[in-house]
Amino acid sequence: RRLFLTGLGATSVAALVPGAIMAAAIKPDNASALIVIDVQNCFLPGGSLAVKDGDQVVPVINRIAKGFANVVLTQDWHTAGHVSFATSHSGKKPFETVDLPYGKQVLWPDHCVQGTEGASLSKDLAIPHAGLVIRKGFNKNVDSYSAFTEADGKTSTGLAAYLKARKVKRAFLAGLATDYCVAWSALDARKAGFETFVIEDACRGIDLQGSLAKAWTDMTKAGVKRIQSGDIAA
Ligand code: VGL
Ligand code: ZN
Repeated sequence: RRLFLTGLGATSVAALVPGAIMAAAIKPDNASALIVIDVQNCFLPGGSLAVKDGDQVVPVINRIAKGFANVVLTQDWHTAGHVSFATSHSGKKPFETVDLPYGKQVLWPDHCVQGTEGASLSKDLAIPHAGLVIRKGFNKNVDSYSAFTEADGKTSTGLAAYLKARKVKRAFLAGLATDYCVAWSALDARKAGFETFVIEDACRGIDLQGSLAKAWTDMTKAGVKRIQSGDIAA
């Protein structure tokens, strides 16, 4: 039996093995864009808001990025004293929340302050062909987890218009953190009409009080497709 299968590709095996479900590989085309969210020193081990195993996304992202003609990188880019920092609210500690005019805001340790080493993209990111770096969260009184729309729900970063101008129809998301900036960006990509994929093993989450499971539930409900880097054709 083993000899019999030798030389057959995955598709043939799927045809022969009852119950085996193998998704066809997804091939990025000129209408596909990879959006790499916030792979910045603050979110990597040793950073002020380190995401567990955050550095492990870097080689995965470098590998898949080679297959994309369109790549966008994002940077969380806060003003000093930003409203999302716990240090900006007396008596508040990181990971507590506060009610702001646009809704509930999680308070974070100071991170990704404009022009600092912590705000720099990882030096191990190797995507020289990235066409755009978009910065977000620079409005002192409004956070922006999403690469598309600030937390007020209406101020655009311009990313959707950029992608549409470049005839992009499919958005593939990777980076940090799955349950905050990646999830909010994926939900907004859907709202803007893009077919949207989150590449799970190219992301890591923060997972505050069930936030990671909730993010996947919300994304799935919105029609975001959950894929693995191995599902993307080389
Ligand atoms: C992020 C918390 C605060 C993220 C940014 O990149 O997911 N999370 N700022
Ligand atoms: Zn931030």
